[in-house]
Amino acid sequence: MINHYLDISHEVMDALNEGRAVVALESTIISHGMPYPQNAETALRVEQKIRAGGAIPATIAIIGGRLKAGLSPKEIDYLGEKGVQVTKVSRRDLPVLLAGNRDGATTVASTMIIARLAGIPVFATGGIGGVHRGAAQTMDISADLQELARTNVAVVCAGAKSILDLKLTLEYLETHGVPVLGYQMDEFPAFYSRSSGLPVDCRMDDASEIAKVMKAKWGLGLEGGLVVANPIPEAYAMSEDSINIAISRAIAEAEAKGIKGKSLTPFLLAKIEALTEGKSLQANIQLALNNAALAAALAVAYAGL
Ligand code: PSU
Ligand code: MN
Repeated sequence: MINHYLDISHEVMDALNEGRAVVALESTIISHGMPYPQNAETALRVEQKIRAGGAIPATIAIIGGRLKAGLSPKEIDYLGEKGVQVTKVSRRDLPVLLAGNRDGATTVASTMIIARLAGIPVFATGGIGGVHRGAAQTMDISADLQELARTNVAVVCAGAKSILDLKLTLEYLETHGVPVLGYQMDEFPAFYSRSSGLPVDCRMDDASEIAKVMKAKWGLGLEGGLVVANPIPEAYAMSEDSINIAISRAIAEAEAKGIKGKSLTPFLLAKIEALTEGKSLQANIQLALNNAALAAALAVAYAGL
């Protein structure tokens, strides 16, 4: 019996029942990560990319207090158009949203929870949350990391933005036993750029190798997720200098304005996009598509084991 609060679309349900590949997708990237209409358009292109890779997309969100695995194009457009008016939902927010019959855009953490409830082991996103710079004082550590420590879903991402302290983010993942696998890459990618100077735990050159690691982890009874770090395609990578200048300015402005808590990440993302005159948006779209393709291949490989 599927969870009482969860609605799985027919298409996703059929695929799961038949043991076919499904890829979960988040919705904070839609409502809070990009402007309208590019957000809704990108979400639909990501879904197409997953289909082209032989898997079924299951975009995840909360609508009217129901957990949804598999959205219609109309629902995706609704989340895109409402944008930041849709509440950003992490683990702690789920109960309040359900009790109040509200709409919510799910982060990596809450998407993992819902994917797990639905029985979807592979999830594609843009970038994960992590340990913020200055966390020694602020204690701002994304709930995404805790979720990776406890919930059995593999998350395909382009690493994490250097709005975060990437070194501490990797330390945290190590402490909590989360494998960080680099796809055809020895370094942890920094979202807009392919390298961060920090090594991944292990490089994996094809999706079937990664699927075997997932199987071994969960087969051993080790709870928690995996990070599959997939660098942005070379052609769309941004120069580290230009992006670092934008990041430093965005962080300084957030500090000056006293922006904290769950508003910080969306503020920094929007600021960087404005400062790079939309170049970062193009990079963001391309890496999301690239992650969707790898996640589809991974879901197909895992379903075939
Ligand atoms: N990083 C990005 N793009 C995003 C996010 C993070 O490069 O869209 C979103 C994801 O939904 C992620 C969330 O789960 O922000 C993390 O927010 P916080 O740092 O408040 O935990
Ligand atoms: Mn935070």
